[in-house]
Amino acid sequence: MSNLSRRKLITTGLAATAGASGLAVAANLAHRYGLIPPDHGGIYGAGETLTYGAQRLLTRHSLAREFPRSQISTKPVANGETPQDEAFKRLHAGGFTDWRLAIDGLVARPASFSLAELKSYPSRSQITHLACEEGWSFIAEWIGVPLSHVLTVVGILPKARYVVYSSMQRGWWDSVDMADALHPQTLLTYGMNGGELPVGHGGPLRLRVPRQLGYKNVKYINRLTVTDSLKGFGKGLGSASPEYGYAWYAGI
Ligand SMILES: Nc1nc2c(c(=O)[nH]1)N[C@H]1C(S)=C(S)[C@@H](COP(=O)(O)O)O[C@H]1N2
Ligand SMILES: [Mo]
Repeated sequence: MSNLSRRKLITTGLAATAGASGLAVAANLAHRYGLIPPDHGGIYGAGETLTYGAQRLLTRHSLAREFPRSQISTKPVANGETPQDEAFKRLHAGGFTDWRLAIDGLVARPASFSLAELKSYPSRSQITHLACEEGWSFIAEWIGVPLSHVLTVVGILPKARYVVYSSMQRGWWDSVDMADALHPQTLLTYGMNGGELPVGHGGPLRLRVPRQLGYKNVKYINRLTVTDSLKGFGKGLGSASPEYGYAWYAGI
């Protein structure tokens, strides 16, 4: 499909979704409000833009469902391997006291934070569902500091559009737009079910974005980069996942 006809398809869908009339209006809206995801040219093409654009228009401020304590899963699944490299093992053996979260990019005050510093900020706890794209899921209590709080501490610059988060585990990095980055349920999570976040579930720190599928909830993160463009990261698709055929936007 040519770029032109794909763009037409996208904007037609958005016009229907937004209830706006006419392609020109929809095209303007899509660009002005940033409704085109970084992987729009990927294998899902127009469908990706429709999902992302529609969600952003309709559910920008919606909250993920929170559950009562009685619904917490007794046997949460810790998926995949923990990092096997020496650097991670050393940090783990030292109780992560030497671990730091670095924040750079479009921020007024680039900084790095120890776990103790992150824990000194106002914490939030939520009982939400983590759903893997493969079909299994569990409910857990997640404890952490809202990403929005830490972004306020470092001071995001007006041009900021995305927050890229990278893992100590090779191959895992992802990004969210500012709507998800500043969302009240998006947490830098260091606790789970009343205790420390187990290493199997991403300790010492994982990003919890409960309105998106499990794979967006990257474990072992140690770097955040605030940016206005995702072009310079990996293959420019906003995440490692679209490089393997998974959508950048995995809203649920
Ligand atoms: N660093 C890292 N993050 C990751 C993964 C992983 O293997 N490594 N798996 C992802 C996938 S596919 C899912 S479904 C969830 C699983 O979270 P859990 O291990 O807490 O069940 O973590 C996501 N984050
Ligand atoms: Mo997953």
